[in-house]
Amino acid sequence: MKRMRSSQLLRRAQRLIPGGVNSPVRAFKAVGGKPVFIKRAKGARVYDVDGNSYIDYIGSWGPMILGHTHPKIVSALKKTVEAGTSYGAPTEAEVELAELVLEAFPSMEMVRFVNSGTEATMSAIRLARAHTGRSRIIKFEGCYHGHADSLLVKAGSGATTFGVPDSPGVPLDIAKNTYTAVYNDLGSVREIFERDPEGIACVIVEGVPGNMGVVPPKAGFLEGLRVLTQEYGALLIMDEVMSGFRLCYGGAQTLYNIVPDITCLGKVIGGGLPVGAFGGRKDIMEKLAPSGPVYQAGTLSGNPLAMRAGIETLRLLKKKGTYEKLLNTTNTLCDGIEDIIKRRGLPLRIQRAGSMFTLFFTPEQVRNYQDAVGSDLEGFARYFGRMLSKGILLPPSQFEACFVSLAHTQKEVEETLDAVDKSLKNL
Ligand code: KE4
Repeated sequence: MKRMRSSQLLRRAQRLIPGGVNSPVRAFKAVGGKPVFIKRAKGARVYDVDGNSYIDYIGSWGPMILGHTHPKIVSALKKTVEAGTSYGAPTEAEVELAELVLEAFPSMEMVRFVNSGTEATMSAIRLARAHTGRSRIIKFEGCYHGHADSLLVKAGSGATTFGVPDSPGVPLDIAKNTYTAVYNDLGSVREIFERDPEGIACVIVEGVPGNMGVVPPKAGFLEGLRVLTQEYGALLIMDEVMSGFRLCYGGAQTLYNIVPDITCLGKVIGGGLPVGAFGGRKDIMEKLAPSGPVYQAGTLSGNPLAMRAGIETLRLLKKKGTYEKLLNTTNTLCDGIEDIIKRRGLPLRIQRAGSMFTLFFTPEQVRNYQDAVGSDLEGFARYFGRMLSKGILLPPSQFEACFVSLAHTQKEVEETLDAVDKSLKNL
């Protein structure tokens, strides 16, 4: 595959934009080689600037659940843009999308729209701290909630000690308010609460983690978090930025029957335009300005285009049979890959949740971040490169999720399985 134009564009971009990209994972650092620059997309495929076509499993990291350029989304946006792009004033579309979101997430009595998942989780944590009057938070190793300072923190010498920055520029004074527990290990959470019974404002957890690869919650884990947070007077924040509408019409909380205090959303609810949202119990949300003292704001929050794309996306997802189709495609693909792994006797493992999945380069079950980092990252990088050359665009990191869309058909599944089989041969 020729990729001259992508290489030229990368050189030009690197002189102007750090790493030549506007989000680090796009730089292909974890898999080597150079990123492809995309020119256009349609359905289940993207086309790079050299004219190469790829079956797309990045799906803009989750939003493109309908597939790219869905005709209803395109026509709705064309119509909306003719009425203007942003007013900085309330609009009906924000009310419409709020109604759809609250209907899909009964645990949310009120919602506030923002422009990214990072803004959603950052604001949710501020709200939890204000509501409880406490400063410290618990997150999980391997879970990613965006790049707010409080969340770029890793475990100190031990999970129950204060956090340390996971990036330069995050002050120790901020990091020390974040504890990091072990995902799927309730004991590691209880230990922290027992050490700090009155100081924890919230526990934040991904609905189903996709940021260490897909790692489903063990039976009882999420329920246990709900019990522990209630026992110690902390809020439970479920970050469904990725899992929202990916597993069912709702979130992991719908599937696992959990009622969090605050939920964060993003990606799918903007249909590919910049969006985020956080919402929850009325008594908590009403503390937000202007109804309450907790400040949070945004120039483009509730942007008319993003709202319209979100409304039309959710309306289409509500249609009968949608999730059966999406999950059937995902399971056919994953079952096919499992057959290849078995037939070839390969030390690999697929983990899936709804319409997202990860092929881990380890034969062991991946229950937490330490398991995930035990994967053969070089093997994954070689696999990634072979798949790319066969016209399959995977997320360029072992610690990400592949996303299936409603535009992926049996044809794409067969083409993908053929590429997987050939790419895993003599890897
Ligand atoms: P954004 O700020 O990127 O919109 O959302 C942050 C975020 C919050 N919570 C969860 C569960 C997320 O998965 C994300 C962002 N996901 C990554 C994919 N691993 C976005 C890709 C990127 O960083 O470019």
